[in-house]
Amino acid sequence: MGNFTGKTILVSGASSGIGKACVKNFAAQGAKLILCARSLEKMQEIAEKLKDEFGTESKVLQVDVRNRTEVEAAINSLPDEWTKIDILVNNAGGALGLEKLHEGDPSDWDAMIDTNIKGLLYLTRLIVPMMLKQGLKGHVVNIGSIAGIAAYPNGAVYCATKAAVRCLSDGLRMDLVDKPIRVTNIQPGMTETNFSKVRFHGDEQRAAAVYSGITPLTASDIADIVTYVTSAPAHVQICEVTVTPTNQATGGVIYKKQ
Ligand code: 8X3
Repeated sequence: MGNFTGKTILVSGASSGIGKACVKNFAAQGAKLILCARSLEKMQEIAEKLKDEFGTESKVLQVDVRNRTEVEAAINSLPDEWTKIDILVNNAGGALGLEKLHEGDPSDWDAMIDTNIKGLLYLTRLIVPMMLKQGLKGHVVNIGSIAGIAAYPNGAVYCATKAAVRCLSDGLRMDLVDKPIRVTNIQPGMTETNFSKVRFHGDEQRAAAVYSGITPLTASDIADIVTYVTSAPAHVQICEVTVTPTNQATGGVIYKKQ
């Protein structure tokens, strides 16, 4: 019996990084999982592993959260026994590009705004009403970023999308204040996943340089926090968690050993 036995948890961006680590933690503690991501193959592989390791029941939804029609179709296709979603982890997201706003690539902006903001909205809009209808003690966990607290140079659009995640989390918490649903915004600093590789469009050297000289957070550090906030007693709402590597103070203040 784990902390999450009998619970159904949907994680977006479940095929890698923080999402994948969350799925593993929840599975180890007895949850049923709905994995949501673009890569069917990666999710199927994860689902099989979880079944072997923990006997986890999971459902895989191949979805690009940027596409509202796809998101609606996927959630509406869930069989009844999968619609009692206790926890939604809005993790899908990322950064694309690190350059001055006036030199940035508008297609990078579209992808970040559509995934980090609109994808989170689409899933939340569908799943919170399902929680309410079924009288669940639900929980929405958004993966924000310290980038949402203050902008840093060359990151304006990414930072703006994560500031939006902070405001959406705060607003949703207010809108649900008379309901048994908790809302948490987790704001990690430097976390070594494929985040920088994606940000630099596949440039592995540039990505590796981001984490040199510092011990960054790992996906599993963040997943442990997600597990912690979601397993607090139902009357305890952890609104926000800001977490950085010990040698990072803000998005822009970082100490690196030479
Ligand atoms: C990722 C954290 O500090 O690289 O969202 O912007 S940071």
